[in-house]
Amino acid sequence: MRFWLQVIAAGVAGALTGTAAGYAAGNLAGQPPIEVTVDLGKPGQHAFLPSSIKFETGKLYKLVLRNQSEDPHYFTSHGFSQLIYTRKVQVVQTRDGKPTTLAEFKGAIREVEVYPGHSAEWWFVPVATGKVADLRCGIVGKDGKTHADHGMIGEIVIE
Ligand SMILES: [Cu+2]
Repeated sequence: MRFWLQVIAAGVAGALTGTAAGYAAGNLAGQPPIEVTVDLGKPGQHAFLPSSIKFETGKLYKLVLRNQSEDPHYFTSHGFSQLIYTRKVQVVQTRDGKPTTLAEFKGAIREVEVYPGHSAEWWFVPVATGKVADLRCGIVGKDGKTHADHGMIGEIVIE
């Protein structure tokens, strides 16, 4: 009987450790983020550059999704969204030489669309390891095919 109680207690402790990941992510708020930039397309090419992206658990990242092409693009990955704790997604604009935050979005985010000539920042902490290959842009072009059909796909590895 005592043995089983200990097993249950260990299970509860494990569950509590699991929730602690959320707190750990929150406590990273004051730390400077690791900045990673991914280009969403470039003129004449629908692609993620780079198309293979790597992150590590427990670190705060600022993923800059930059669109320097002439089309809007999505950064969509359901698998990625399941492996991270999103702190915020924000839109920053340079005004009088100073970066000014225009908006912040909080909560679980699964995809971000960035319009031509602009960028968005996805601040997050990876909380689980994994490899997902569902990064894609689902925008349909004039030819009836998605940008993903044209090669705008990618993979994300979290170590
Ligand atoms: Cu696209």
